[in-house]
Amino acid sequence: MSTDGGELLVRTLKQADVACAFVLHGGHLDPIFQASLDHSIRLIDTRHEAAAGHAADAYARQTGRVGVAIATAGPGFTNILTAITQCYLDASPVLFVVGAAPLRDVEVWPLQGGIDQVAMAKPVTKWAGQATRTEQIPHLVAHAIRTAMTGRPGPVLLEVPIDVLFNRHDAKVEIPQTIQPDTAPAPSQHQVKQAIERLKQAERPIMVLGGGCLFSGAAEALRGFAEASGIPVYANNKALGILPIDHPLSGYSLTNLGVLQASDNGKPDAALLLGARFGMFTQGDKLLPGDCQLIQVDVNGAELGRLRPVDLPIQADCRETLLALTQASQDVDWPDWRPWLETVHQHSHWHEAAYAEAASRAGQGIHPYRAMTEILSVLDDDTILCADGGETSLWAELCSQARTPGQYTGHGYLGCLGIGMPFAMGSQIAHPARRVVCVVGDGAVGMNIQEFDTMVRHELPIVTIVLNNKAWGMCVHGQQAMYGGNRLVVTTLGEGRYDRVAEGFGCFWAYVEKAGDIAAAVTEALAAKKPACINILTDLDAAYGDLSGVALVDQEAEQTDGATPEPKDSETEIEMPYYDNLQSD
Ligand SMILES: Cc1ncc(C[n+]2csc(CCOP(=O)(O)OP(=O)(O)O)c2C)c(N)n1
Repeated sequence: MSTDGGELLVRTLKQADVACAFVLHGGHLDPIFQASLDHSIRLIDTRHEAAAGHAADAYARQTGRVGVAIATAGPGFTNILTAITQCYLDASPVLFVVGAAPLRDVEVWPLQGGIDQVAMAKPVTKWAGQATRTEQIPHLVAHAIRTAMTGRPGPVLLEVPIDVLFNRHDAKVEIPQTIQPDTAPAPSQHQVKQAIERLKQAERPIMVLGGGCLFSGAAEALRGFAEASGIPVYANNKALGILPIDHPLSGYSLTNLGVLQASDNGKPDAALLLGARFGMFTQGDKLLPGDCQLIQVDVNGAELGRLRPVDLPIQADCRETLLALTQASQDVDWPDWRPWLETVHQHSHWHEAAYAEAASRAGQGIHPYRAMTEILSVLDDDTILCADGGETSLWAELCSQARTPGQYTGHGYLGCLGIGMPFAMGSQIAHPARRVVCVVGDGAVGMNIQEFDTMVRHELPIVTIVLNNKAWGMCVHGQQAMYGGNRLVVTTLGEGRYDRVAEGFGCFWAYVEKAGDIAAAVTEALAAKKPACINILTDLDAAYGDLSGVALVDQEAEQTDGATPEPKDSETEIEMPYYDNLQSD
């Protein structure tokens, strides 16, 4: 009996334990979809390929398994390239399968052809390749998944031209039985001993968790070592909840660590970095003091000491390292770090007091901090929170209370608006029994608003909450700070009844103008047990980081008086948003 390329591809996915794929149809791909019917691979068909890619990314983060996204030739591929890029920067293991025009027509400008997709994907994948013969497909799928899942995780791309996929192959093709190893690299005993010695000598040690802990499934091992040693734990936004926020050793976010360090109460003198890269989340090399002893654990050896020298580099899996550290801790007499832990805790709830006044003032809408606290007040401890938007995601992360790995998802290195709804979908597919809430800015929601349809068709009871300040808020605040209130350009939006758009797709909807109505609206939306959209009018004057409770500028006045603010730049230093200022030549 002969089989086509789709059957071979799907049988290999099954062998790799793949249960679902996020897809958008194209005729180039039909053999894959037909075989998925026969082999019970669940297909979640989205309304834009970027959404499929982001959902597969979230599914990988939530399950620790390879995510799979399938897009058609040409525009399907170019649409999904953003999601591929995000996976690359955030080290998320996703297999992207893309269609292509027939191999034989490569240079004749066929439909959806004429571009070198593999070359375009190469800089943002761990591996990108093309199947040129049908019988190669199982081997290539296995190779792609193994590459995505071993070492530093990351996206891989397999292009299957339509003629290769539809072709039928007569000879029996073997499906690889062992696709990836079931053990991860462990540290040497010597390194473990050294790490313990260095930590023991510290007066103010901390652990910093990153995505490496998420993908290695390190939660239990981390708790074991934290409790054995008594060392406080911080996490970047990918690793929040690996140690529950209410665990006695949790310092929670790197924002809290920053606040602690800005105080005069002591800075860490030793840090065990676990799968946490230096970069955006650590203010480059600046988050930790220069004299802080660094023990860095990463499965990718190239990461060790990349931005600043490391005292003890350990190339190993985070979970394996934590298990080894716990094992070796049994006979260790760890110092009593309780006073240091108290200092850590003193700086972990700063925002509740800091924003209390600002959040209660009457503005031209609800303060986003108040909105977030009202939303969280009615969510159960298990609810997954997926954030998206400029300042919206910052407010959401600040207020989040993650108790399990992946319970909070937010922006990664790409800072890509539009991920919230797809991340919520991937999370809901991964955890069907849990509730999923997406909090999204009114700018960001427009990027994937069509996914309300996907949520309805696939019965995903996600509650999407739009914090609607009628603007690209972060951009408005940036322009106000740099150029004054009369220089807003391309940063304002309209009234936007996003709730009514959702209604059009069949969702529950609510429109909220008063803070006191938020909790009831969220409760009702959750009770509706179907996709929902709540549109909350928030105050554009409430800028993230503005603790005064006073508007940054009087928008109305400055818009009309036409005064141009004094340039803030000195002769030598030029102000730039997001990054360190520019030193002029
Ligand atoms: C895909 C993409 N396009 C543009 C940007 C630039 N950007 C960063 S924040 C932001 C504003 C976001 O506005 P909104 O989603 O309404 O959230 P708010 O800041 O108002 O909370 C923009 C446009 C981006 N990061 N990603």
